[in-house]
Amino acid sequence: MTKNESVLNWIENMKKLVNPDKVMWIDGSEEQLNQLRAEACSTGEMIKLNEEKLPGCYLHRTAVNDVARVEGRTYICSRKEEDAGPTNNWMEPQAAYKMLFDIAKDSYKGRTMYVIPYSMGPIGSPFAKIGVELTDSIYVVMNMSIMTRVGEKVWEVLGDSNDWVRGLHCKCNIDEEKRYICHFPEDNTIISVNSGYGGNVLLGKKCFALRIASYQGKTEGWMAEHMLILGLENPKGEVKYITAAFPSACGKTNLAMLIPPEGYRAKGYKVWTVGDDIAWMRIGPDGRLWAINPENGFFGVAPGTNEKSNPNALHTTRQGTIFTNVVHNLDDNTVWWEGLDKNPPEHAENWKGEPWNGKTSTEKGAHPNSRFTAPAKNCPCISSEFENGAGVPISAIVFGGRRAQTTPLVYQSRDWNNGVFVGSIMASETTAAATGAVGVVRRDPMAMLPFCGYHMGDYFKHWIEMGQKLGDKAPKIFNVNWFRLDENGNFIWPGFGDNLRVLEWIIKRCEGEVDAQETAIGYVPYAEDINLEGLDFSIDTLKSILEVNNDQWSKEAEGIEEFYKKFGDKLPKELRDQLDTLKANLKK
Ligand code: GTP
Ligand code: SPV
Ligand code: MN
Repeated sequence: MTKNESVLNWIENMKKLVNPDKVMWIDGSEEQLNQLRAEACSTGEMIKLNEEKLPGCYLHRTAVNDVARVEGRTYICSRKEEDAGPTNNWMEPQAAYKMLFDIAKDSYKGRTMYVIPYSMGPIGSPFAKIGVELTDSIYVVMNMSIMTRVGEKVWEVLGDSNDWVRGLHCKCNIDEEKRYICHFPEDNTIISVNSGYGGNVLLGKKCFALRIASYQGKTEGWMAEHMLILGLENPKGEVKYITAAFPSACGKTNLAMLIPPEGYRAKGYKVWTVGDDIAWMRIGPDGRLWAINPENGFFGVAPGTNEKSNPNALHTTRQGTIFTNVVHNLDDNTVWWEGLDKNPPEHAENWKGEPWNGKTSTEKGAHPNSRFTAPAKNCPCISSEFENGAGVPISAIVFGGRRAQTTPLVYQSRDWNNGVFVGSIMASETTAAATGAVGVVRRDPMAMLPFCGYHMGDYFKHWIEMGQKLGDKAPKIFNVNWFRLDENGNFIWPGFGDNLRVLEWIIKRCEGEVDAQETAIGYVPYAEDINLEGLDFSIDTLKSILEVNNDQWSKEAEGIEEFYKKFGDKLPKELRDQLDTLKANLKK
């Protein structure tokens, strides 16, 4: 426990508000966690899975109306509305506190308040930041214990400092109409009510490590990004690090854990996972950009994860993992999801807990946004630098999204500012990771649309300024698109492990080892420079997905023009100039 007065006072105030029966301080011990696991199993909140096949694993089902992030009910409560900007919902802080406190009042009655001290980033790392989450959910305690570094050590490092993020989570009645995820960046505070779903309630993740941290990064001169971090090792044993920002459910976990195609493996290429969702990046003493993964586990999309697409992720989930909203196989008390294998269980329950037969049912068994929460240490390809508090030096930043057309397989920006432009115009088809329509193209700058804790125009400016500070040590910036479709709606590029072929080109560009062709949007590979060895894929098909179609891009430019209008005079002049250059290039 702690003697920190700012902590004790705040907990005391929250206790008076929510009125729990008991308070339990989470100390990070296995003993305490086991006690909570047993309790959760006795109430049905968790189901213990087959100890032989899935040791230490549990199944949890959320409420049927509570299966994804709720962007429409997520608020940035800065004092001035302008500081939240045009892409965030805003509420005046005092009004928000009042509304939330009315909802939270007495909501822990008959329940236990769990106090979770956690560190985002290796404890004691100069990058790391501390948070305290109060919750009335054992599921949250168990997930936070996997996703973050929890326990007594955190209090020691915090000492009597007031620099920590307050998080209050109240399940209440899981009432959709009263569900709010509110952030108070100026108060280092997050309040989440009426949800039990991951991204809404594991407050260290999107709420702190992106929304609050992006604001802190802007103020303190660093960056919090929705990015994976991977190390690519070449046959000489040299490792180059890449970060990549893709919107939710667009392939970060898969790329971070990529297994190289056979030919590459034989030569000695390896991919090491540092992170799969969030990167905190600072300029290091050597002037380069260094990144850590603030998380300690993976909250990954289950459907589609299999022995072929992502064996590393699958192996990571074989022990100590919590599965949420997947199929429960009643024959052997294991789990299943669409795309795991071609053998769905017949005697099973779907994600809602209803009887389900995988052979005859026409309905999906697992929710499309069903997830696994797995410890990073389980991952067969976890990087040796994962616990390194100094982070890893970044050679390339990659943006990407789900685009059926228009965006080529890969291109490189002309320079940093052009790269910021490339990130700012990212667009992607929406997925099941958030509630709302799926498959609609929307602009999602840097994959941060739902996660930027302040005005997106100021965020763009922060990116431009980071580039000025980095100068010629700045990482090179690229854009990829694994999701081009043919006329029958099939993915053209094989993706997954074969994405390494594109990463290889990216690293070669960073090292100045390969030429490229200049197009209206930036540098595109010569098809001959992407290695297709061992792949049944013709160079003409490759050319077709590398093509930059100026008519399509002219339409794109109109869409960007329209999108940029939102930001008014907060749009950095550098980006306005970039758009003018794009338009001029397209007319050439
Ligand atoms: P969040 O955890 O929501 O941030 O998602 P993520 O970006 O980590 O996405 P993830 O890697 O879990 O992939 C989401 C979906 O995209 C899964 O259904 C994958 O099978 C699919 N996917 C990932 N990589 C590729 C690829 O290279 N090609 C194709 N066609 N699909 C892919
Ligand atoms: C995402 O939606 O980008 C996720 C899952 O990584 S959640 O934690 O729900 O945000
Ligand atoms: Mn994510």
